Amino acid sequence: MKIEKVVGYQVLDSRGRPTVAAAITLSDGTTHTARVPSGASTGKHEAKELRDGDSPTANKFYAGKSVNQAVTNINNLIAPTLLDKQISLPDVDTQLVDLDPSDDHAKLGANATLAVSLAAAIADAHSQNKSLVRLFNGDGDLEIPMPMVNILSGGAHAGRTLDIQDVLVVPNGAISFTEALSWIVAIREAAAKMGAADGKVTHLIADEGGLGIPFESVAAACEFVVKVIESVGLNPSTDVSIALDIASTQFFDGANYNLKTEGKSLPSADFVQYISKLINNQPILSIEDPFAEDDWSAWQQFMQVAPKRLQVLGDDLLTTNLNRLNKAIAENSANAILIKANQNGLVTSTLNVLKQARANNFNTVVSARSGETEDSWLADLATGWRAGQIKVGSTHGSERTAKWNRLLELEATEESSFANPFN
Ligand code: 2PG
Ligand code: MG
Repeated sequence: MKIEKVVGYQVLDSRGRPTVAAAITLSDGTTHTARVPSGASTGKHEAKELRDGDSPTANKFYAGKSVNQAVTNINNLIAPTLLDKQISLPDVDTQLVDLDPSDDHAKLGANATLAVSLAAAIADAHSQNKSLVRLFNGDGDLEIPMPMVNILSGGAHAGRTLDIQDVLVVPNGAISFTEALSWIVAIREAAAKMGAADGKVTHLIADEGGLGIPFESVAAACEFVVKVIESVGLNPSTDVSIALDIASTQFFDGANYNLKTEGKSLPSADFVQYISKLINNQPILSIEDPFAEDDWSAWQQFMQVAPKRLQVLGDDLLTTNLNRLNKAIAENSANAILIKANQNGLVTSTLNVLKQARANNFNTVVSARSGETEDSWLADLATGWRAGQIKVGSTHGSERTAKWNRLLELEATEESSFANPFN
C-alpha cells in the first residue's frame, strides 16, 4: 500500500497546550493519525521539541507554545519525500533521519518527526491487516505490562505541593491487569477521602490526574500512601508497593538538592544518604530520577548501596537516548530506563533503546508524558514491545484512561499473560 497524503496540523494536549498531529492517508483511502505528547519536567538531553516562541510564525494566543514550524516542516519538508512510497515504518524513519541526521532532531523538531513516525507505524500495521500491538508482537501471546500509577503529585505538575514529582503505586501482587487496575482505583479514591479527613486540600488535581495534597516531607507522603493501601484491605509490599519519581533535576542547583518543604539543602553525598534512608524505611520498589540528570557520580554511589531488589530508574538521566543508556550500563549508574518516544523522536530508534536496555538486564518502563492526548498507541507499544511496565499518570482524565482502557481491551480480547518484573 502506498502513501498518498501526509498532513501535519496543530491540536491540543491535556494541558490545553498545542501539540503536533500527523495524518497519513494510504492508497486504500484510509487515514491514520497520531498525536504527540509533551513533558513539563523535561530533561536537558531530550530530543528537541520545536515550539514557535516569539518567531513570526507564532500564534500569539498560545504564549509561545504554538507548533506551526513543526507542522510546516511536516507539510513542506517531510510530506513530499514520502508521497507514493510503500508504507513501511522502518523506511519512513530512515527517511526522517536522512532529512535530519541530528541526534536531537532539532532541525525538523522531534514533535514533527515523532508524529509522522507514529502515524507511519499505525498505517504500516493497517497495511498488514494488523493492530499496532501485533505489528511489534507478532502472533504469539501478549504480555500486558505492570502499571505504575500516580496517586500523589508534586513538583512541576502540582504547583510544588511536595518537592518530589510523584508518589506512585505498583500493584505487584495482582494476578491480572484487570485486577491491578481495580486495586488502584480503590487506592486513588481512598487517598482523596483520607486526605480530606486529615483536613488536607484534596481538590487540586495535578497535570497527570494525581492528588496535589501538601505534605511536610516525602516520608510523610509515603506513610500516608501506606495507610491508604491498608485501608482498602491490601498489603503494602506484597500486594501494592510504592514507586517514587523524585524528578530531582528540578530542585538541584548544581551543588545542592533543595527540599523546600523539609527545609533541607543537601550536597550529593548527603542526598544519597537521604534517598537510602527513604528506601530502607518505606515499601518502595522503584525510584526514578533520585539524582539530577548530570550528577552521574551520585547515581553510581547510590547503586553501590541500593538493595539489589530496588528498581533504579533513569528518566531525565537517560532521556531514551542510546549513548546515555550505554554510559549508564558501562558505569552501573541505574538498572532501569523510562522509555518515552518523544524524548527520542522516532519509533524505531525508541525501540532500539528499549532492546539495548533489555539486552543488558535493565528493566524497561514505557511512559506517557504529563501533557498527553486521547491517543492510546502507548498501550500498544508497551505491550507489543514486551516492556514489562507502563507508566501513564493517574486513573483520572480521559487522556490517561484511553491507555488503561486499551490495556483492559487487550487483556479481555487477546491471549495474554500479565507481566511481573518484580516476582
Ligand atoms: C516524568 C513525566 C511523567 P513529564 O517525569 O516521568 O510523569 O513527566 O512528562 O512532565 O516529563
Ligand atoms: Mg520522570
